[in-house]
Amino acid sequence: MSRDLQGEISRARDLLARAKSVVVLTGAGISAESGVPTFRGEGGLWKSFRADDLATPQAFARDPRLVWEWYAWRRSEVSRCLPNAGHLALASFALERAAATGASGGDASTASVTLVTQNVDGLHERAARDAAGTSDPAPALPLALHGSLFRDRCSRCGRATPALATVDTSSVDALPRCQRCGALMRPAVVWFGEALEAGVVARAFGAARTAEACLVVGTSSLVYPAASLPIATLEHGGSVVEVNPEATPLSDLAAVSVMQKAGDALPVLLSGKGLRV
Ligand code: BV8
Ligand code: ZN
Repeated sequence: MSRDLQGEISRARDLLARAKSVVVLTGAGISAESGVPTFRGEGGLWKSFRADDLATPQAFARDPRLVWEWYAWRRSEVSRCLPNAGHLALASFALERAAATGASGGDASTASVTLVTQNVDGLHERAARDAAGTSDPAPALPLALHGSLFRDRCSRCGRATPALATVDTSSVDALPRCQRCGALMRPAVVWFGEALEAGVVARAFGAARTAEACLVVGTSSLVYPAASLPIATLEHGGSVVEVNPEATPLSDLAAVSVMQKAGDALPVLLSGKGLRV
């Protein structure tokens, strides 16, 4: 490992260890090592499709079968993936901090680690349960800004249900419908042009505005309002640590930019494993 990367990692580790409250923002990059394709990188999801062809309410109104085909494919891909060392390091970090401060995972203002994700793949939730074992996983459960691939909701009345195991996308008539009002069901994710859930946003930004450090992992920092979360930490005098093998628009604002994969960097940053001091 190069000396400056080693230096960056120990600076990042010290900054996070000193921070009494940490907000974490993750993007698709943290799931890349689990085999979940990112959106904008090599072989990214948007490569084969354009975001506005699929991830908008207009696309769903225009061609609900194609949109459902894409989400059903992603659901089957992701359900074969497992949380990686990066997810697990974050989950253990959140659980250990919560145990140390006695904070409940439910109240972002007291919990010393608030995990916020843009991802809809459910891997943070699985890592929280894996890391918690028989104890309460709540402190390591993320605020999911963009919803979940594994829940459906009615496109008209909003009735939410767990994701159907299989979706018949052979024709529009075969697509799942709401048992209450008969309208088409849709994946319970936030599409472009749709508002994020106000309560989730309020808790995420409430934590960012009081955090001493914002750890940003695996995001191109291009999608808003998620990308403004670390800015909220900076604006109140906190610091940003970025983990991303590539530079992003946030890199110049970060106190430390660890240009490494999440699965390699996070176990070292958050628990000190593997760091030669
Ligand atoms: C809204 C869910 C308003 C669906 C997604 C300014 C302010 C507010 C809004 C806007 C604004 N400017 C533009 C907008 C509109 C828009 C927007 O941000 N557009 C962008 C493209 C410019 N925002 C919206 O529409 C949002 N809604 O603003 O509503 C409103 C208000 C009131 C009433 C009505 C409306 C909604 C945005 C949510 C869209 N939904 N996904 C689905 O998943 O199918 S976004 C999608 O992009 C995913 O959620 C994804 O998480 C997100 C961000 O992408 P990343 O996670 O960053 O992934 P990416 O591939 O880009 O990058 C991966 C990174 O990882 C790379 O940097 C790579 O280097 C790195 N990496 C790779 N491997 C690794 C790694 N890092 C670490 N380790 C590795 N191994
Ligand atoms: Zn309905």
